[in-house]
Amino acid sequence: MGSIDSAYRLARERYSELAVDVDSTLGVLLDTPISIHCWQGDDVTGFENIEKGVSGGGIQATGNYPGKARDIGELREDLEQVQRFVPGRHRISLHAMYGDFGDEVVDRNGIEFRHFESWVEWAKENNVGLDFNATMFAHRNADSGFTLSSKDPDVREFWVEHVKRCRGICAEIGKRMGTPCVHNLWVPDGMKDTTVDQSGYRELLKESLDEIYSVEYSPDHLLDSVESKLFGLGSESFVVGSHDFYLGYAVSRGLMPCLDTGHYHPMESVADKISAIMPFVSRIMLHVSRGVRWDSDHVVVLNDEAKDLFHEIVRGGYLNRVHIGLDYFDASINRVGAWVTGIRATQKALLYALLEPVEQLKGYETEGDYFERMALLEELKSMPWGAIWDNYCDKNSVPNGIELREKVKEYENKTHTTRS
Ligand code: RNT
Ligand code: ZN
Repeated sequence: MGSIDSAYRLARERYSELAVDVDSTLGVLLDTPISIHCWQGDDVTGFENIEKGVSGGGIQATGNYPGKARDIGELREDLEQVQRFVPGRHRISLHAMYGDFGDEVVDRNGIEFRHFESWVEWAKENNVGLDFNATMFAHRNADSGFTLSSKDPDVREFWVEHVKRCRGICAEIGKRMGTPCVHNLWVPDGMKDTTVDQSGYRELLKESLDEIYSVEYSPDHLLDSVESKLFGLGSESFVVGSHDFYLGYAVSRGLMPCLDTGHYHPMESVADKISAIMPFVSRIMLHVSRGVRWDSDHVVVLNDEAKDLFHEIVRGGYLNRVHIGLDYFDASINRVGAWVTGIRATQKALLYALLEPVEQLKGYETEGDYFERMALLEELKSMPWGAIWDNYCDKNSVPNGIELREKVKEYENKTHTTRS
């Protein structure tokens, strides 16, 4: 018996003393797909043949580590490798700018399903699901800082058309894939300095959204989410699509709010929002990310915020109503390594939460035995969950944490160093 296996057996025994059934926990983990953002692989660049505008809304990948995917083939190659480094079957979250455009010049208001057909084929071959995002930045029509809430009716119309097409494409993807495709919408709209007509911009955003979502699709094919933000570089003072705005919009229109964990005040707990929102919506979308000071998109690591978030999802029994997506981009380190570290950290946070004896803890709480609650919560922190994770990786034929670093390097030497 290898050391991983024997450590697992002992760990499993320790957890069974707490009446935690490790096997069923691992079953849940395996059945929980993570929506992996495609944009970590090429620093949010995409494959369009159109002139790029400024990125806007504070999304900018920093760093120039070699090995960035330069075309659709390289991005897919890297995504396939990512799959081999993470346990379970997952989903890939595309952005509209990642269409298979070849040499065709296609503006955002001209994209069609055919530009994404090869992604559907690729996803089927690779046994992954697909999700989708409209691309509302890095375009001349976003350079003013406003898209759906622009005061220029032509600009608004352009973006309304883009999102409408995205939703149509998304629904077709969902139909072909046999699982609903989540369409997430984030717009960079906002202003650097004190804005006088905040209400005007918000009214316009609401109007544009109503126009967009007036087109109905089957929930078997398409699920819609709307993503808020607190501020971005260049939109420090005012963001049209704030949390309050989109929460109200999502609840009133039956859409999913998308909570990006990097989009709140640093002292605000996103975990705490889960149970406050769930009674009013049927599902939510997450962009798991890591905010560091003014940046909302650092690679996810297993920190307290990530653990708290998944504790709340599991304790509330919300797991099957939460779409777990990722959103970070780091161009200063090996990009496959960045991807894989964040995905695995997210899975670890979920595993850690699933290994909690929730009913026992709730019992102490209900009885008012707060010392027992605190003491058990403390004890759980040093339980041997790492041995369970290692074994889980082993069983699913992916490298454990120690092997992973070497394997990422190997892939980098074989593939990335040939890209100049
Ligand atoms: C930006 C939002 C948005 C983007 C991606 C690329 O702050 O988080 O989700 O990061 O769509
Ligand atoms: Zn996001």
